[in-house]
Amino acid sequence: MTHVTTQTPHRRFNPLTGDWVLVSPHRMNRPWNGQAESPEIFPTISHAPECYLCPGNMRASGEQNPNYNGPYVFDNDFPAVLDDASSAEAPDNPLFLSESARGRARVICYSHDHSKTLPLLTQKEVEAIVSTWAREARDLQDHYAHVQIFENRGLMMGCSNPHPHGQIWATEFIPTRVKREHDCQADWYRNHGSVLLMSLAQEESVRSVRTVVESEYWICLVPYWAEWPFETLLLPKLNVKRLQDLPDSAASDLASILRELTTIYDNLFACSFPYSMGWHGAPSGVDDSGWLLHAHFYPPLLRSSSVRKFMVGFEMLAEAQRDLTPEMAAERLRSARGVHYSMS
Ligand code: H2U
Ligand code: ZN
Repeated sequence: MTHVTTQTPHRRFNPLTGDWVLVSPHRMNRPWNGQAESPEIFPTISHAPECYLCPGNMRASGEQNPNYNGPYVFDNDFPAVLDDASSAEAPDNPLFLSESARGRARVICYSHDHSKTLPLLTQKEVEAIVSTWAREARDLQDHYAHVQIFENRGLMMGCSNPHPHGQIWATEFIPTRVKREHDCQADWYRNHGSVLLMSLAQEESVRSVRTVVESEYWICLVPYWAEWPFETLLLPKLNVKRLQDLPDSAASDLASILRELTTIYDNLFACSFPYSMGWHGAPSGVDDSGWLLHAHFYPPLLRSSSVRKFMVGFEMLAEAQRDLTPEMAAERLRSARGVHYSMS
């Protein structure tokens, strides 16, 4: 039983984290009188005088951005991790453990143009973002165990500025969620002799019910175990462990699938679609045989540009839960494919 068509409550297992998710499809039509968010809107000007990321403008640190063109990366002026090697206090009680957390935080502006989110950039411009990600990942991974590349898009996700940008946090430690994915992929490799996410990409490509878009080198799908309503997982079809290891052809194909996916997201509710997305590549200093590079997209929206999913109550205290099945979500996303709604 694969629970693809069932309307009764069931749980699904996430082999990448070891978590379960409760799926309650029969609950889809319940009424909503709760909070409505303001829909995300696109900025319309190419250069904003008050924007701290626009070319030539002053940042909060007092430093001036150069007149850059294309992606621009700089060290975060308010970094969450620092490179100084001060060590943590020695534990005097196992109840209060801590350890040092050395690292480096950077900000990546996707474009000089304040108004151009990912789906509105050209193929060449997105290729430049992909190669910047790969270069940063390679350079930083020489010094740190894990390089977390991510983007918070939209006010709803806590993004501080509409200028298209992402962040890069490189850490000497392997963060909790990445370590869990590492352990699960390593266990799978030991137990099945295959790369978990490569097997998934192959199987999902054949089944196609959860596929959102697929290209020569990539497949984007709503995972069988997705927690967020329109969560997706972007997988290469090659056995590539890190962004910096992508062959040129797969990197340019990635730019094109990213444009397609982010256009689908914007089209779904005709808004600048908020999400947190990020890349997971194999950390350094571990046996990476079971690893596959991948990106997660976690969008908060549920029903419209103004109604979001809240991860509260049962989710906070017990287990993630969803109403819309991943198969229905994939179908909705597939039907939003095509030209960006703002241009049609
Ligand atoms: P978010 O909008 O995704 O939070 O990212 C903005 C980042 O930019 C944030 O981490 C940094 C913030 O610390 N920043 C600077 O480095 N310089 C500035 O002048 C303002 C914001
Ligand atoms: Zn700007």
